[in-house]
Amino acid sequence: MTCFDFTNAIVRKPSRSVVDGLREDASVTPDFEKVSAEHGVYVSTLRDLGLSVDVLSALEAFPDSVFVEDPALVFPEGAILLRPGAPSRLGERDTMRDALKRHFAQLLELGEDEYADGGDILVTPRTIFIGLSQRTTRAGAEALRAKLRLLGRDAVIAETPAGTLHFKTAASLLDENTILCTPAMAQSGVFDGFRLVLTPAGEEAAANALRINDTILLGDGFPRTAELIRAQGLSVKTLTVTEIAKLDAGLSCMSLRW
Ligand code: CIR
Repeated sequence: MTCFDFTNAIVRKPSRSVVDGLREDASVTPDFEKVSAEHGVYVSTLRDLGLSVDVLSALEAFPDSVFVEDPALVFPEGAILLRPGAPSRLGERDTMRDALKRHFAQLLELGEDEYADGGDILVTPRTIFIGLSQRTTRAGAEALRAKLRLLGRDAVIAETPAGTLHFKTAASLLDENTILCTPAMAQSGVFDGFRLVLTPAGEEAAANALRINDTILLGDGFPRTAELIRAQGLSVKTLTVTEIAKLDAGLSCMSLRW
């Protein structure tokens, strides 16, 4: 069992309100039908890769609720309900509780003023990286590290490069020893000891890849990154995430996996 051998996932359908989701560049607006189409292909890809997928219903009150990775963190042995750092997303944690209880006997929760987004948490075989960001506070990261200890897992607190929404916007795990990341992330030294594959100039957005079992899911439009990953002997499947990307999101954001 490694940290990319998965049998289950939770996803949530996008709501029509997804067009009002948070984004850095307010001049771009995603199209609901296109987001739905991208999401549909993502879900069927997870199923094709052998996962049993629990599809939660859309929540109009929460435009960003399709990004289920942020309000929770899951492992085969238990789940942690996080506390999303964006005010408009805070209520998403309560909407996840029932789904998590259905799947996990052990459910831990971050407390008041302990903010952490799942997008800032990178699970590797050596340790779990918790990136400080605009969404994940030092208090949240420390509280999360303590909860992870209760699950028998070690974590380190790291910095997210300036201007990057989430830690995993800029890094993902390719295999037990290899991380795909942006040059800015590599420069921080956080992944010293890992083999690194750097995103080529202009393909930084490819860094939010997602390994599911033996396949690396990668956004399309990143041919040089795809080539570099294939050169590691790994199998790549590309998915269109053009509309999702307008909401500063990528492949990992749309599921919880265990
Ligand atoms: C947000 O700003 O919260 C959403 N528009 C995007 C969330 C992306 N989630 C992730 O990277 N885990």
